[in-house]
Amino acid sequence: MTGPDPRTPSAGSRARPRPPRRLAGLAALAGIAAALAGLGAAELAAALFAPAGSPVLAVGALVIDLVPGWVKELVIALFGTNDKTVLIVVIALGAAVLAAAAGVLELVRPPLGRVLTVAAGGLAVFAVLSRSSASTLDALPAVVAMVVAAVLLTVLITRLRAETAPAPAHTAPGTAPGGTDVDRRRFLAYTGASAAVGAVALVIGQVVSAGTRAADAARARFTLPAPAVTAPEIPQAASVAVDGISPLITANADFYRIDTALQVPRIDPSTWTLKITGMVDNEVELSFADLLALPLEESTTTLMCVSNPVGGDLIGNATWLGYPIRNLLARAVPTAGADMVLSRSQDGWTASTPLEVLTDENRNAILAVGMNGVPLPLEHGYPVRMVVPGLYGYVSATKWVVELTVTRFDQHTAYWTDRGWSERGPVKVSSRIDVPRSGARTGAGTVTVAGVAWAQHTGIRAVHVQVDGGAWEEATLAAAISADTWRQWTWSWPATAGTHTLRVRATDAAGLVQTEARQDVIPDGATGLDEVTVTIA
Ligand SMILES: Nc1nc2c(c(=O)[nH]1)N[C@H]1C(S)=C(S)[C@@H](COP(=O)(O)O)O[C@H]1N2
Ligand SMILES: [Mo]
Repeated sequence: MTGPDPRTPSAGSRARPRPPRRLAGLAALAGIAAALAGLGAAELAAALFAPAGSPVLAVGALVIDLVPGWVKELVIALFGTNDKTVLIVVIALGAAVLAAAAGVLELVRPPLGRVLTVAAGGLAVFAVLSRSSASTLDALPAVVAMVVAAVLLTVLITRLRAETAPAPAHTAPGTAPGGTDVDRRRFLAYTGASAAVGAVALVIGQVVSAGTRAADAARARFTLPAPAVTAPEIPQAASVAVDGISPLITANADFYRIDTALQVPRIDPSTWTLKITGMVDNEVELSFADLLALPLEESTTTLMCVSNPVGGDLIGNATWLGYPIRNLLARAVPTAGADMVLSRSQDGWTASTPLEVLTDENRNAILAVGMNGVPLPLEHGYPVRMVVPGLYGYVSATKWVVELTVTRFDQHTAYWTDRGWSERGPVKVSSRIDVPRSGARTGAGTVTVAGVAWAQHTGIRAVHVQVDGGAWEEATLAAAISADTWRQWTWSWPATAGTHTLRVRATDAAGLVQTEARQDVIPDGATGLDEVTVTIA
């Protein structure tokens, strides 16, 4: 021994021996490895589940918001368009310094290292959630980073501290003083493994999110081609001016979203193709450019979910831009006996649509690329989805569609069919009261009752309203856009004091009256009448 044994507590020192200085460098290394593992896990989680949740990017955004203008200008002057890279490098260096400090603190003053780690994680959570578009899920990656880093830090520093434990009485020749070679090797192995796993996760996360960014950027650059056939003009008289009624055209941001995708598929349109295969004479393959070069048609179609309960809001109406699927099927030439098209999305979801619906001259089944004048939003199927008037979404409206297999109902089943839903899903005639809202209180006098009614592809002939189980009164229908869209209606109610229940009932253009028999959404759509209870003062 050359110097005083650092493990020997000096007089007056506390029970915990002071770790030797030479371990500080290793502790710093452990801190950095733990942080790297945490960040790697976080970037991977962000890429997979919460594209807006990257802690590094969120902290970057926070820094951009907080630094004074002159700093930004200086950085841009010095680094030009590399300013973002510089920012990331600065954040990475800052994180490394913090992580090293956490390692050393955890060694000499536990649990201060963990406290620092949790504080840094908290800052990242704050940075993520302070962005205007953030959802709670976006905080997940930062929390993952915090937990992984704190746990690893504890494990690694505990290993390291084993080295400061009193040496066994008989140390083998060549062992380091304090602890053993085995301890040291274990510590280095754990530290190296943490850092390596973190680095690999980081790289995978980056690769995955690069695909995401490519899809976002491509969508941002993409301008829809002009329609060869524009949608029939929507008559002014199709919209009634009643406060609280659902708008005739649903804004994309308000359009309901239903799918099984935990993360929205992000497809780079330059790599997108549609294959038409199965029972066809000619297999067809189409690129996005091929599709856009075709004469695209606009059409307004109401889409709804089979899971929409009576009175529910899983329904929306949009003007779509797309190309008739029947023309593509005509190129493929389905063979005799085929009666179904199984459409498949990029993420493996499937829908079974009757072939005769898709080939029908009079039904506007399309491959859509545009929604209300803009490219399909990512969550509504960018770059290409199906829209088929008259069928529930689960048997027709495949988003992110990449393949159409012409087949038979007795040969293939689809995603929801396999889970107890009907193999066919024509939309049922239905109606909804939008105003007054259930539970509303208003004064006596004439109350405007209004809502929407739909029987896609058949059309609405009449809507009736009933008060407290009395006579069915005929409502006034707004003008129709077409048989494929919902229709607004109003009824002037001479309301008297008391609590009343209003019910609505639609009749389709074929004369079918909406049934009041209640049926659950499974297996092929809910039935029954929507009702609201209103108190008149
Ligand atoms: N790829 C894919 N497409 C899908 C689904 C899905 O889960 N995955 N859900 C379908 C269902 S059940 C409905 S109701 C509609 C909803 O379309 P929207 O989210 O654009 O409103 O999409 C259909 N297309
Ligand atoms: Mo659905």
